[in-house]
This record gives sequence, C-alpha cells and structure tokens, in this order.
Amino acid sequence: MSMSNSLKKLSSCVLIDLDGTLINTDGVVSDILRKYLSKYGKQWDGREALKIVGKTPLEAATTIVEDYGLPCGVDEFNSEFYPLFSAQMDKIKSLPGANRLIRHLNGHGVPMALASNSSRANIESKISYHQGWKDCFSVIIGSDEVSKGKPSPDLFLQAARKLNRDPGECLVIEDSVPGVLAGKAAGATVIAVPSLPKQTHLYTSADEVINSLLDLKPEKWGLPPFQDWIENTLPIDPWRIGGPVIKGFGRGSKVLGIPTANLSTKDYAEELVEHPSGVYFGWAGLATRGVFKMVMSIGWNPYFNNTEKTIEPWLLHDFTEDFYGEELCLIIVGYIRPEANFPSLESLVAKIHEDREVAEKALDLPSYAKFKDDPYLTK
Ligand code: ADP
Ligand code: RBF
Ligand code: MG
Repeated sequence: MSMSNSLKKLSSCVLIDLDGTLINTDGVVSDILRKYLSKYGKQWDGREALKIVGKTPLEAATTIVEDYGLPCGVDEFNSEFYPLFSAQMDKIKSLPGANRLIRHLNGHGVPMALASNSSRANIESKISYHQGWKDCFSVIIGSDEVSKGKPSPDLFLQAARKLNRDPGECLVIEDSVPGVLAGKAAGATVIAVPSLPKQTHLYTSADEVINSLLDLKPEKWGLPPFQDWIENTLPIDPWRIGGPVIKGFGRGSKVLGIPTANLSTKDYAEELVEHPSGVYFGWAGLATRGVFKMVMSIGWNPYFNNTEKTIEPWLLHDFTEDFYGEELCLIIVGYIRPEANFPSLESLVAKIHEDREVAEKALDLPSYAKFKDDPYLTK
C-alpha cells in the first residue's frame, strides 16, 4: 500500500450537501432572478452565481441586494423572492448521478445525513419532490438548526454527532467552496463536485475534486463500490440528440485522424445541464449513409481550454468525404470518463484512441447493441 493510501482515512458514513450537489437549485434560482431583476431594470449576470453558491439564504440575499444596488432592503427582497422560489421548487431537477448515489449508499446500509445551508423547512420541501430520498437520510439538518452555517463546521459536526460517528469517519460531498471548508474544518474527508465549470483551482483543500457524481469511486474512501459499470463503461438513460453537422474550431482534428462532427450546443442547453461534460459513446445515424458506432466528447476540452462547450462525436468509420450540414442523429448510451487535461497532444490522442477501443467493444454488448436499430437514427 502506498503512503498516501495508508494515511487515507476510511469513511463509514456520508454527509452530503443538497443545493448544487444533489439538485440543480441554481437553474431555478437563476430563472427567478433573471425575471425579478428585470423589474428593476437590471440584468442577471450568470457570474453572480459564483458569489452566492454555498451561502446561507441571508448571505445570498444580502449579496444580491448590495451588488445590484436594489432599492429595497434584504427583508423586502426575501419576502418577494421566497414565494416565487417556493412556487418553482417542484421544477428543481436532481443532478446527474444523485439518485444513483443515494440509492446505492442506502442499499448498502451506509448511514447518510443531509447537511445544508438552506433552512430545515426548505430542505424538506425540496426533497419531497424526489421520490424516496427523504427515507434514505437518517439525519437532516439546516443552517437554522445550528449557530453558524457553512463555512463554519457546525452543520457537519452536528450531523456526525447525530449519526453517532466521529467526524473523521465521515465522507463529506460538497459542490461549494464554503461547504468544502466547513467539511475540512469539521475534520471530515471531503470530495468536491464543483457546480460551476472551470473552478477546480478554488477547491485546493478538498481531498479530491471530481467533475460529477458519476465519477465518484466510493471504494477509494472505504465505502461499497458501484456495481453498475460494465467493461469500463457506465450505462446511462439513452439520450437522443441530433441536428446538422456544424463547423468546429477547425483544429485539424482530421489531420490527427480524429475528425469530430460537431453539433450545435444551442438547442441542447437543458440537456447539457442534465449530462455532465465528459466522454460518452453510442450510435450515430446519417440519413443517406447509415448507422455507425460513435465515441464523443462533451465539454470544454481542457487541453484547448475552450470557452464554449462543444458536442463532438467521432464516428468510427472511414468516410471518403466531409458531411457538413447533413442531419446527424445520436443515441448516447453510456459514459466513459470525465474530460481531462494532458501534458501533450500525443497523450490526448492516445487517450482518445483508448476511448475508441472501449466504445467499440462495449457497443457489441447486447445492452448497448440493441440501440443500433432505434428508429430515431434513421428518421
Ligand atoms: P471541425 O473543427 O469543423 O469539426 P474536424 O477536423 O473535427 O473539423 O472534422 C470534422 C468533419 O470531418 C465533420 O464535420 C465531417 O464532415 C468530417 N468527417 C469525416 N469523417 C468523419 C468521422 N469519422 N467522424 C466525424 N466526422 C467526420
Ligand atoms: N479534449 C480534451 O481536452 N480532453 C479530453 O479528455 C478529451 N477527450 C476526448 C475524447 C473523445 C472520444 C473525443 C472524440 C474528443 C476528446 N477531446 C478531449 C476533444 C478533442 O480535444 C477535440 O476533438 C480536438 O479538436 C481533437 O483534436
Ligand atoms: Mg470537430
């Protein structure tokens, strides 16, 4: 066993954050603020999300009132904002992998606590829209039940106490910087799942930073491993997207032997929230050419540090010509890995070829192969 492994603390229970970690509260909050601020002639700036993520409701409200110079007090803002928010709570979706994680840990009898900077009452309302979740948590604590919210360790200390565990035995899962600091201050092991892209550098105190809950490996922390991976792939609910092939960045991927038939991300904003960036695979249909195996990347291509997310399927077939503008239909059936950065172009290309091999093999498995005949591909 390596030094770092032998020093690593094993966990026996999980303390988990709600907003931004298990559910996409930000999406609904942003929608409301966009409309609300326009009443005052102000425009919601997505970057503002950075400042409020992980804060207590009071802190978040104060930040907004101050930053936008609203002609109302924090109390007045709250009295207008909360009814709007409550009315939309049923629209808050679970984040990718959240349901899977909760069911997995619960199924293995791992004690779980929900510890959130939001109020106890709001936590209860929010999770009531997610079937079966409430019963999976033996402890639920909101910031109105402790003297200080995150980044103070109070919430996690109290959660551990109620689970009858030493904080050092707890694995905290958090999307926000205040939450990570709170977990470390409590003495827990902390995994960060940043809810905003390209923020990894802010999470230096976390024990590990992962891209999404799909990338969590519980066995690294002494917890039961997921059993749903098949030959290095994770099946996902089939996801169908299509559209005309557009011009990409023209980086000469073709020269590298890895041409990718980019799809526009504009039409898929909603779905992209529900699917983390990463490497996926499935089947691709081109109306006049047929159906082909496909491996793809969705995201910012860290190696090139793109500012826009791209959807880039590589069809595993030799074409004699380009097919820009043609209608391309994809059924994405499985996940392979998060996007990564690489020390050289050669190592990026080598990794993409590994992905190709994983995808080619997996797509022969009956559970993935059956989608080849899906009518969507030849519509
Ligand atoms: P761009 O930056 O415009 O996407 P690429 O170098 O990635 O350029 O090349 C992609 C184009 O190459 C596709 O739009 C398509 O027309 C063509 N192409 C040829 N073979 C393939 C393939 N096997 N998979 C994807 N695209 C291919
Ligand atoms: N780009 C990255 O920066 N990091 C990745 O991990 C990565 N993985 C990829 C996996 C596959 C299967 C494909 C098709 C592309 C991937 N790319 C990745 C995108 C790549 O940078 C982009 O297609 C370039 O334009 C290729 O030269
Ligand atoms: Mg391309």
